[in-house]
Amino acid sequence: MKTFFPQIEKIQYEGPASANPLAFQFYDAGAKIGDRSMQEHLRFSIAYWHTFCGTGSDPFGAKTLDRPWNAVAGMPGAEAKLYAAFEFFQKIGVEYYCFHDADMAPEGDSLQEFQLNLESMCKLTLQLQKDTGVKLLWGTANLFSHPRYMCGAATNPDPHVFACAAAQVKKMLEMTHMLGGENYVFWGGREGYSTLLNTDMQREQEHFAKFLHMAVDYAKEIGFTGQFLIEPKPKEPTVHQYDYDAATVISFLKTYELQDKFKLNIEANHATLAGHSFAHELAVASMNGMLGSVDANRGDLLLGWDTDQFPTNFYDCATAMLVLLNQDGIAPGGLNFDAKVRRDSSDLEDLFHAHIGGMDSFALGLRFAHLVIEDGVLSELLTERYARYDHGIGKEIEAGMTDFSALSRFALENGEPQQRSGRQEKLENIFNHYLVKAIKES
Ligand code: XUL
Ligand code: CO
Repeated sequence: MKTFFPQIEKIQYEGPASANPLAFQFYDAGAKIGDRSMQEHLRFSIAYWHTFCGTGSDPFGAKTLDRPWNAVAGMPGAEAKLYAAFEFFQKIGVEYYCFHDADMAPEGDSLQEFQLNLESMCKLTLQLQKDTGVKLLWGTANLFSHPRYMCGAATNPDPHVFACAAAQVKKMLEMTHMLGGENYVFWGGREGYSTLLNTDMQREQEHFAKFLHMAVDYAKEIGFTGQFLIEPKPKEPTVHQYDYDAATVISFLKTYELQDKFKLNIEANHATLAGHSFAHELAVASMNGMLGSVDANRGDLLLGWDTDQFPTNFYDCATAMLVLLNQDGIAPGGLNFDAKVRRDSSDLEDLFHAHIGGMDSFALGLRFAHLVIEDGVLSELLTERYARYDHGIGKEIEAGMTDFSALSRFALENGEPQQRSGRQEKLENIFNHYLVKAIKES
């Protein structure tokens, strides 16, 4: 069989002392962190759309990434791309991938043709999964690229478009089920609006909820038991995306009685676009019992759009892994690199450097979070900070055993509360100390 990356051997762990740029410094798949291996904790996944479909084009310029698997069009090109993908998964040593229907199969001239192409591609994919042991983390339908979705999919004012979106999700649910996908993702895409002058927001949101209920019903019908996920994003492509951030999505799910059916797929760059940190969004989802999976990437704080860069910031990965470990992991979700190489990173080798950096950054974050939790330093300080709610008036507040009259009496009788430091700087220093410790122990 033709190989697409003949120059590259399987990437190995060589440790932080290694000067080999095509080796892992921190990601050692089999190394035990607590009771699980790094691979079991991190559940890395490759995003098919960026890594194999990305062309480097942007609103200012044409494509720059000339991939050998894109040399032929149509189904032969789609098959070449699939072989390239599975060669890449094995060489980088990642056991999961994610894809949209339109990433893998040519859309052709009609929905019918698209579905036939997709079925045939997914049969080949199933074979490659069996041959290699690589698995599907999640599937999704692209309900935003085709011109028919210019005014939204499930929130489109035209029910005919709503039906097309339903047809796509129905087929993609079947394919995800056939491929043993562990989750199914909805990213809002064009579900939002640009001006209230032409938008009935309430009706659109109700339609969106109906659509999600129908997806849940259909999954049940075909026996798909994977986790449903919604991926919040505040802007791009519409001005007001209905899935703005974790809090908005959770409230939407609760309003429409979907909260037991869905969890959230939190993307780092989407968090920063919403004016939140990555860790904040993870924590909001987690404290509601709804953190299901992660799109691992980063934005550029100097740019206002979704740059989808590979994660390289140790600090952010460390804070993220703290949230994940504190909720006992991310399975059946994973860490999906929804990230693309820059348009001037034009060599095939750059795809390896990009993923190596992302995997190493999260591996270090994992080691860090494990050390911090094991030593209990941060949790001790946190317990101490809220300890006055464990007895007396604090305990009564939490138990709902008091009222404004009793509290007012307490306040008037007890003078001014004692000032207690939040110790932010001390905590930040402790954080850095553990980051260095994690590097030393790698
Ligand atoms: C868009 C985005 C998507 C979703 C899947 O910003 O993140 O790629 O992850 O549709
Ligand atoms: Co994403």
